[in-house]
Amino acid sequence: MTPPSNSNGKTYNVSLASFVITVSPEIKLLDLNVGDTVTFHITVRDSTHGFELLDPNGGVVIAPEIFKPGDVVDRTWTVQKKGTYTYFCVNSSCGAGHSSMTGEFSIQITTVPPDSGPRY
Ligand SMILES: [Cu+2]
Repeated sequence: MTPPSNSNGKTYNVSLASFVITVSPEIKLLDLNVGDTVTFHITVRDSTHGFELLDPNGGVVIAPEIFKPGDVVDRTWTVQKKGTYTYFCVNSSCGAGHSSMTGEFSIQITTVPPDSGPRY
């Protein structure tokens, strides 16, 4: 089935753990559109981890912040461009596996004007 193309207000669970960042459910290419409001529900598991999200041009989407173990925080952002977003831990002393605490997801904007057909 085709996912809804104009969904709004999506929430994803983001787990910061030693030493992996997990986004659930996985953000797939067609899941988000420009203008969508996205909430990252961030849970910090077992150590002092941090988080930052960058847009496809390296612009800051979620500002770098370091959390305490057990913190549960929501960070909401609005989709402004297509491309590949990257996220990572910003506490370089969180442990030996710090460098693996990174990941990315891509968004392919498919917004089509109401009066026209598919663009591809
Ligand atoms: Cu780290």
